[in-house]
Amino acid sequence: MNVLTPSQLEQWKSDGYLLLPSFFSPEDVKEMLDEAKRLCDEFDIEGHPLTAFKTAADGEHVGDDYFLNSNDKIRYFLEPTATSPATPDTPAKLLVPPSQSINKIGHALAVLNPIFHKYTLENEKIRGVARDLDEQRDPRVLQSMIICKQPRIGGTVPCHNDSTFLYTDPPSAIGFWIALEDCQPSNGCLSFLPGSHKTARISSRFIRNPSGKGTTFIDLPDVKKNEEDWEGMEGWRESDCKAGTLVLIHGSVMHKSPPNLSDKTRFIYTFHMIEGAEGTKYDEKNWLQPTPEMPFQPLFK
Ligand SMILES: O=C(O)CCC(=O)C(=O)O
Repeated sequence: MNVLTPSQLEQWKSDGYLLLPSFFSPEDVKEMLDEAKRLCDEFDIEGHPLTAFKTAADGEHVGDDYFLNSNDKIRYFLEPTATSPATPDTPAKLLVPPSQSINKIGHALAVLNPIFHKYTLENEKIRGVARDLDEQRDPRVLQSMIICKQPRIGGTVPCHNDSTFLYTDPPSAIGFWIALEDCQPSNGCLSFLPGSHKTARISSRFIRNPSGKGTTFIDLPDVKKNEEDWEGMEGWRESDCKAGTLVLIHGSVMHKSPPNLSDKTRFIYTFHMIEGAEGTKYDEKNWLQPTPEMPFQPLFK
């Protein structure tokens, strides 16, 4: 099946990302959004370790066992500002209702949740896109998740590229990002630096800390560090999009999203693919690890 036109493929190659409006029908989007909201509503805070999804911008990257062992589970990660800080005398406590405290839910939705399974691993159009991109011979799906970007507290996603976080040698990650609601600058839509995938080297990677606790970044010994001030560069483009849009994200393209300061939610569903064919290596240093029971899932049948 040919899903992408030659001009879309050209744009993908030149920009390193591609918006495909109306990729999913309003009925498909409603089914995913209803399911995302149902998962939020059934979140039980009892016994939850209050793991927040923190990035370097929060001063520390998330990396407890609840996060590190989430490849084969459906787990809930909170907004850092949804809890009060713990003190020696008082444990951290939730400041908003549980369903509104969630930053993201992951990372095995594509496998364990029937609705998201249907729109990922069982979806002929998604398979068609992966075939048309022709970047990977044997795409493997990993890190499937809902990102909620909650009204008023949904945090910033700092400027990054995805192959730093889902590192393979050579880099091969591609993000599939699906808007379940309309996304604008006011509720935290994505922004891209078009063409940055051509110059940004993957010079560091996000790994499990060899000390055994948490996560860290390491430099890749043979890759010259990027010296560019990506954030300060001209040419960033805000990618407003309607619900139902599929956004394809090259693993090297620089992108980010601002906080959601509005009263509107910004639910999205996303998953990534890496090359599973021989010659590309995903190793045991990476923060997200497949298990024998749940390897990264092949997309092609
Ligand atoms: O949804 C967002 O705001 C950020 C998502 C993102 O950066 C990613 O999936 O790589």
